[in-house]
Amino acid sequence: MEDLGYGEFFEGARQKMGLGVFEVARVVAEYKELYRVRNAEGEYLAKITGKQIFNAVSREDFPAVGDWTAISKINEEQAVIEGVLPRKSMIKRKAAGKNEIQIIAANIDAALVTQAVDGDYSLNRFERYFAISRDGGVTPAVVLNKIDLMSKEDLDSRIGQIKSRFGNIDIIAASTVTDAGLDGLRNYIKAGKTYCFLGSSGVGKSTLINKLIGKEAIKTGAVSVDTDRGRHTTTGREMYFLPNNSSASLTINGIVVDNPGMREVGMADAAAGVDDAFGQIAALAKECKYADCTHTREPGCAVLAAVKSGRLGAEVYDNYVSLKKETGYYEMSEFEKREKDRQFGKFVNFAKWQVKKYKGK
Ligand SMILES: Nc1nc2c(ncn2[C@@H]2O[C@H](COP(=O)(O)OP(=O)(O)OP(=O)(O)O)[C@@H](O)[C@H]2O)c(=O)[nH]1
Ligand SMILES: [Mg+2]
Ligand SMILES: [Zn+2]
Repeated sequence: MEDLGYGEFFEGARQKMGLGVFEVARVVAEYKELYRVRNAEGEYLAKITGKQIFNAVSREDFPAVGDWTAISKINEEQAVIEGVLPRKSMIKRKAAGKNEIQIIAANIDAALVTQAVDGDYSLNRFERYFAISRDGGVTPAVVLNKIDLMSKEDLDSRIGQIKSRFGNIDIIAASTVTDAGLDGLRNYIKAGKTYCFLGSSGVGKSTLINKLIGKEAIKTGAVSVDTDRGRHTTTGREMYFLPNNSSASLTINGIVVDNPGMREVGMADAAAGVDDAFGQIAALAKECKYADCTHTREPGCAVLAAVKSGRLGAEVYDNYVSLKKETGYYEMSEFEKREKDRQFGKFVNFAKWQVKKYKGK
């Protein structure tokens, strides 16, 4: 259980809360109203009790990835979450467009704030992620990814800028293409500790985790045009256990949390192409095979076909997917989606307005 991050802090709380009769398990993934929990014995799909739902005052009263819970097993595959143990730390954000708190992960030892050196890199974004990490009691570190796309001199100057702005922060420069920095990242991650990757969509969080695990555990953003499927952008939060290849006694060599990257709107770089995206895609969508096509992986999707043929720019498409993700669209029920589709038009107008405002400055 220490492998999984359990310790005195949680055990003390469990006894105090009178949950000693139950087993404990850690939340490793979160689905709609369902959780996957894991302990030394195995993994279970778990539900929370009606009483907990009834008593919940805010989102923070529900389990989140990384939480330690008291469970009672129903069978070898299912369990009920009887209570959530107090959190040592927590990373949360305000959900875009909603007046609601979203817990990204709980009981995190360090945040790996990731940016790719190409594209819309910004020091201010680091600052925002550092803020949400420190607010929740989590130490941030910097991961600069995709350094294969940058010269050594430019990289050194980036690192210099980060140091002069943020002082004594750990910086790991990595590339999943050349494998540069991956040993450094592995060494940074310690057994029994939990790390959460944070960063915009497409910076390579899932690809880095695959490298750490040593296999393709997560589908990543690379568009596989041959099979006509869309981007495998991460849509859920999930915890991954790094295998220990050395002879140490622990079998797990640290834990990492992957989560869907957000694309901030309101910044000129991020919102470029919003104007285009919605109109072009709405026109193409009329030819999709399915009326409720999300244009991410469905067969017969006219939008994906247009990306493949080059008729629709890959950037325009990426922007569209990012914006939909930002609104939480892919995690919604059908009813919520229909409702959101109506609101989405409004959201896009708002984004356009922000771009105009920004450009006007
Ligand atoms: N050149 C280069 N490309 C990379 C590197 N790491 C990842 N990529 C590519 O970047 C794209 C996005 O990678 P993902 O790992 O899916 O990004 P992510 O941060 O998980 O994105 P979301 O799941 O949408 O939040 C993929 O096409 C990767 O192949 C790298 O070090 N160098
Ligand atoms: Mg991902
Ligand atoms: Zn489609």
